[in-house]
Amino acid sequence: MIDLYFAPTPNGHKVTLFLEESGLEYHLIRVDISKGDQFRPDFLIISPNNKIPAIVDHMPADGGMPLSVFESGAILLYLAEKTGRLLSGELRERHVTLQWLFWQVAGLGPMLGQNHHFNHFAPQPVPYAIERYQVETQRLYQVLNKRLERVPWLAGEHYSIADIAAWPWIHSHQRQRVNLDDYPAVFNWYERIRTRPATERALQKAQQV
Ligand SMILES: N[C@@H](CCC(=O)N[C@@H](CS)C(=O)NCC(=O)O)C(=O)O
Repeated sequence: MIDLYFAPTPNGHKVTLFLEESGLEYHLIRVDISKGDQFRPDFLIISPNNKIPAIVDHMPADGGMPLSVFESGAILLYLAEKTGRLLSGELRERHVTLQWLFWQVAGLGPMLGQNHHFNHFAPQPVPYAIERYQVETQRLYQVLNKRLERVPWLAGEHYSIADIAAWPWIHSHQRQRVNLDDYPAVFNWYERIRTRPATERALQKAQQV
């Protein structure tokens, strides 16, 4: 059984998407980040950077004590290795997957997050920041579009943890002031993932918390 410390945000959805795809049993624990639950001492032991998602695996492969993991990219990698799902064991495909996973956690997520912040949460408008993150957002969508013009999935031929990491951020495209009509290959990929039964279940679970 996996405990998933969760809030219904893009980084949270990555892990429910994986768990629903893999069929691993899990228990959702809501962390209300709007009320400061992420700073509670018991949560900080699991997630010292005070952010969701985080997991505790009560049955790790080594048979030892429960194992906790924070950072969504590390969680996806851990779960992929635990289950043998959604990350190829073949050298080249595995490393293409990991490149796109790292691209997401180091670039797409943080930049779209800043876009979101300056468009919706900044206490006063900061035109330079709005412009900077909008331009960077469009550039990243263009990179994604070019990749998906060539191959059906980020890793190439197979759906993987790289797609799972990127999709929840694209799911918020309207909040980033992005029109998916401008990125046809991204739109096609987005719809193929949106209509997967596991994605539908993951989003329903998120609504329940
Ligand atoms: N790099 C982290 C980012 C996680 C993150 O930004 N989580 C947000 C919600 S999407 C959060 O918990 N924010 C609470 C806070 O910053 O206090 C990851 O990929 O897991």
